Amino acid sequence: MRVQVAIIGAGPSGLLLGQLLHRAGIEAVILERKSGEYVLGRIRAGVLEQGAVDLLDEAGVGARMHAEGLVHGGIHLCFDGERHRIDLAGLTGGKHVTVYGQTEVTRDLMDARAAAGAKTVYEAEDVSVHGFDTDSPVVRYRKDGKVHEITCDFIAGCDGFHGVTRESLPAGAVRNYERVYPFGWLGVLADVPPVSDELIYVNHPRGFALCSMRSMKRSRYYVQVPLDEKIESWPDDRFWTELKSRLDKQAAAAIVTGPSIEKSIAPLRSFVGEPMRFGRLLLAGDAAHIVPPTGAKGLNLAASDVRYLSRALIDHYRAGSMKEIDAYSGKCLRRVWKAVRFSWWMTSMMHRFPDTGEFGQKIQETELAYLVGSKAASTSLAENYVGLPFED
Ligand code: FAS
Ligand code: PHB
Repeated sequence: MRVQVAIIGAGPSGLLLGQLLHRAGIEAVILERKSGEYVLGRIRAGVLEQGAVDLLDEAGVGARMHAEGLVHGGIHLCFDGERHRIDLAGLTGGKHVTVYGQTEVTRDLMDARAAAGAKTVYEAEDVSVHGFDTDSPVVRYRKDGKVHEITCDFIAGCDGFHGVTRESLPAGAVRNYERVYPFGWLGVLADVPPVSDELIYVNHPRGFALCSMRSMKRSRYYVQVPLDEKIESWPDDRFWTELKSRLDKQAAAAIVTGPSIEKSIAPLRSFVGEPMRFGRLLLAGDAAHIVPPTGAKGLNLAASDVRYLSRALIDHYRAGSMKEIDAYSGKCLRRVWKAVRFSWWMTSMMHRFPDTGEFGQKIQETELAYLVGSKAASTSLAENYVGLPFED
């Protein structure tokens, strides 16, 4: 089989890239090691920057997002039992975020790809990538016991943090930057109305908590837990009691609890692998970088990379140029590092670290007091949270 672009991974990065390339008349195949149902079953991100919303519109998959997504103009920070609203729209000249779950984004992209008749191979086993330092790279995979080979012009590594593409690079080709945090997030999804119509980020002596949502009937809550926590130790009652203990009095009294429909513990890390391009192999999304979810940047960075990558590939096929392909990694990384910084800063400010000490605790409390008391500081948070501008 021969295609112009072979995409590894059918998460948001791979599916969004495939959709944008298809609309530009560029033929791509997507290879995904899991089933479509498995991919949809992963509960992850919930907040879209305007840039991601615009890109989904450009991909022709924005209808349900606009019909069902919740447009938010602010978030709340809660500490010392008090809630403080950060007026995102007022501080950024009217910019908003849209609450629309990654599961729904993925479903919309899957439906669009199926409707277009574009090829996705699910449950593709033993995917391997070859010759990306030549003009005609090759991808191999096994399906139903048979080995298949795809020749292509480019390989897009959209296979996430545990994927095969970054692992296939020659030793020493990637510079890795990483910070692993000494805690995780225990997340619960429940069909109960959210406690607030905007997100609440909590810094409490017992640890961080986040009140989010997927709709006005489905809530998403998180509490910070030690890294060695086991999900089996967290029956629903224990989760709700712990969450309430971290909320302000009004929220604790108002929260509606109910049976969890999904419950999982996610580790937190910051990771960036540089560069993001190796000859004819280009990495996008979690395959190249990971951020702690505190800043709601993971999915949005994936969209940011795909925005640059789709434009570079379309430019190549339309103008016969490699200029944008050559510029891809630098453009992505300049925006990636700003989101990595913001996510690290939000995580450092909102979580309790075992080794903070009394001085560190006072600095964290002062950082929060300064943030909510200074228009300049709040504006800095707001402009990062709604999404920084793109380079063109
Ligand atoms: P993904 O990991 O989503 O997709 C990669 C795909 O490649 C997967 O479907 C995988 O099965 C496939 N794949 C892997 N190896 C392969 C191989 N060898 N062959 C073929 N296919 C292969 N972000 C937020 O903004 N907010 C959150 O709350 C949040 N929570 C998260 C919780 C968890 C547990 C994780 C892991 C991430 C979370 N994220 C969150 C970040 C997340 O949303 C990612 O940013 C987003 O999924 C990135 O999308 P992709 O780059 O497509 O990577
Ligand atoms: C979510 O709704 O899953 C969510 C929202 C904001 C975050 C992280 C996760 O910062």
